Amino acid sequence: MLVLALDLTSREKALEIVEKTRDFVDAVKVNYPIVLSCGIEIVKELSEIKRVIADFKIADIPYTSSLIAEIAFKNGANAVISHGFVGRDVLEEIMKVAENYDGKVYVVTELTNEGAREFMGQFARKIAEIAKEVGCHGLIAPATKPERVREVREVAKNLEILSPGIGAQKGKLEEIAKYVDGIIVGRSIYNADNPKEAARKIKEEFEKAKLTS
Ligand code: NUP
Repeated sequence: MLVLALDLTSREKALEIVEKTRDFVDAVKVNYPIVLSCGIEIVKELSEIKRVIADFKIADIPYTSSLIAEIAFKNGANAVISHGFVGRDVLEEIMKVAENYDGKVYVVTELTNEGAREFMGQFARKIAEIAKEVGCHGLIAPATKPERVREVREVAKNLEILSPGIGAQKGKLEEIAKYVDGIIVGRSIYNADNPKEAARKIKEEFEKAKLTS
């Protein structure tokens, strides 16, 4: 599964990239840059073309977190991404909202950046365990840290794992492909001279790496 991270701030450019890559992209991930620039309506608009994952990295008290999730699902998102370090009560509250919409909840175990080792890395395993206990659908695990992806896969055998960090952040497909169900790729696709070809190639390489690793 290839998820396109659409971190663009222009609605026209975003729709153009989705149109060009749609044959190879399974879902589109929106984050704050596009929603703060284009408004929440962009979620609805994109959801008419592809499944949308709302990467709001929810990290607030349970009540506020549930409001954020509700807004995302009400506007057509099929899934939301929550931080896991906020704890079980937040994930439980978001799950209640997701169930009303038949939506999915993905939980960040540790971010892809180096600095995340300082705090999040120490709890990534525990976060995966809690996400599983609460019944969340999946995890977001860092392609830049293959050892962590392997670890959370061991903990959460049946959860879907999506992995960002391939390409621009220097994560390598062949190191994580066998542990994950999908990859999240942004800049290597939307900044490419030929985004359609870039998406096709990344998807093909992922599928090949899954078979051979
Ligand atoms: O740990 C994470 N790292 C990460 O890059 C969790 C994320 N959700 N992301 C997101 O994935 C990031 O916010 C961006 O939207 C996308 C990666 O984009 P790129 O590095 O492929 O351009």
